[in-house]
Amino acid sequence: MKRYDIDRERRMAWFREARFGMFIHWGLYAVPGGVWKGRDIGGVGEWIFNSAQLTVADYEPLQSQFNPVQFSAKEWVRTAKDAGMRYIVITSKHHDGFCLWDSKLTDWDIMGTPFKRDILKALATECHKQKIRLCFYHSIMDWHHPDYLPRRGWDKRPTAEANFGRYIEYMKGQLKELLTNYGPIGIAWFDGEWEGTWTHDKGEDLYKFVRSLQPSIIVNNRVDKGRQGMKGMTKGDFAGDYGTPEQEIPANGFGEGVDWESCMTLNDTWGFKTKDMNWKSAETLLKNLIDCASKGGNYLLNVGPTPEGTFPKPIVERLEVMGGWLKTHGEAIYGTQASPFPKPLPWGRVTRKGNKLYLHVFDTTQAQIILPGLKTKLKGARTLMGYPKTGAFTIDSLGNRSGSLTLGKARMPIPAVGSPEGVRITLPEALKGQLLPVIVLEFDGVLVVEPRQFLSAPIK
Ligand code: FHN
Repeated sequence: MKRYDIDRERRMAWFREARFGMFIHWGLYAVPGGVWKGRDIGGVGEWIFNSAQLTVADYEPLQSQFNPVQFSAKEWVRTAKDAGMRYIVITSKHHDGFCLWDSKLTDWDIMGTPFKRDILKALATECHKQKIRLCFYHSIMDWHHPDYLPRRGWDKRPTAEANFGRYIEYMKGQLKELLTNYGPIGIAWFDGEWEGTWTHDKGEDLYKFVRSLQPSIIVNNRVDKGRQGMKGMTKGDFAGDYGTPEQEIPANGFGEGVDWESCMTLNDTWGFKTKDMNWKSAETLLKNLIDCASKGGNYLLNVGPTPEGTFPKPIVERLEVMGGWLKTHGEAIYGTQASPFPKPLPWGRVTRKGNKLYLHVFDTTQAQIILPGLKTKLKGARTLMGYPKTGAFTIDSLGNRSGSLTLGKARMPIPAVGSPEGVRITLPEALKGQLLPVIVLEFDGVLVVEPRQFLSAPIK
């Protein structure tokens, strides 16, 4: 995957700057919301076709029930932007084959629903207006299309006439629509490449095809066959511009020039499920974002909208907390590079920008934290947030603060000294209980870290 090309460096620049994106899994599967004929169907919501072993005839009636009258592209994009997200990846077509845009190549699309409005067109317009990059998820696997093979075991549609080559022409035709009619697209986010009918040659060919339509587009590694399961990174010479860990964050980064993006659910499903309330806390989500950035990767956080076209309230609440934190601490995330330390540190994570280090303190109960092996002369240390001026506050499990605490503009200088072990930083009382405070260290010259045995520290 890693042939160094100047063109790739240019194409990846915005992605490396962005660090934080919104994943949107939306489609007909939102209608049953994980329940089929009164029966709770296990697994992720967007797989109900498969998990409930439905036939095409069982599933097709959902098209006439999909009418998201509360859908507002403006509000969706606004919510992503206010959360501090810089790009949106939406499922143009998931494994059920249903298309969220007006495709001239099938009736199995949004124009065949009572809603009859092109969702992707509305999002493209709003993303352009609000300067958020729009990206398209597109499934190679298609449980609906008669030419896609293999069939599901219980799908008794005859295969004699099925022609996989014709399916690929159909998919290319649709990608031509998506990459011609919706303006510049940031990423072609492929998925469903794991079945035997999809091959390395087809992957290489599709990569070239997509880049021929939009030369500046970024294509994830699921266009080809090199991905190592949920770990998501590609081993060997396969097409794709970056790795895609899923529901996990790598223990360590992969070094400079190796791009990756960890995609994750906010609860336990990608597509909407009425009963899945297992929401991660805002603090956990922020720690995941910081963890990814500290290892040189991006965080793609998923939203599964309702069939009415809204974001569930617990999601909006958590995104607001993340946006609030990024308003103060964004410089410690956007455009930063991976920590210079070979492993995560016990008290938190580190990101870097030029001769600055950003210390993300996960555990504020410590009196002191240490940066082992750091030899470069320190110019100064201060917090990113302002002095707490008046009032006090408490944080609940959501990361919501009650009570009022006004922060001054001036940033707090922090006592930090060089020592044989490295740089020692004394944590001021005022940081105790703060939501993931950040300390900025500025150095005189190039950062030099002496390699030392680092105890890797899992996220608490
Ligand atoms: O099967 C899909 C799943 O539905 C979801 O889209 C995730 C998101 O990355 N990808 C596949 C599972 O690996």
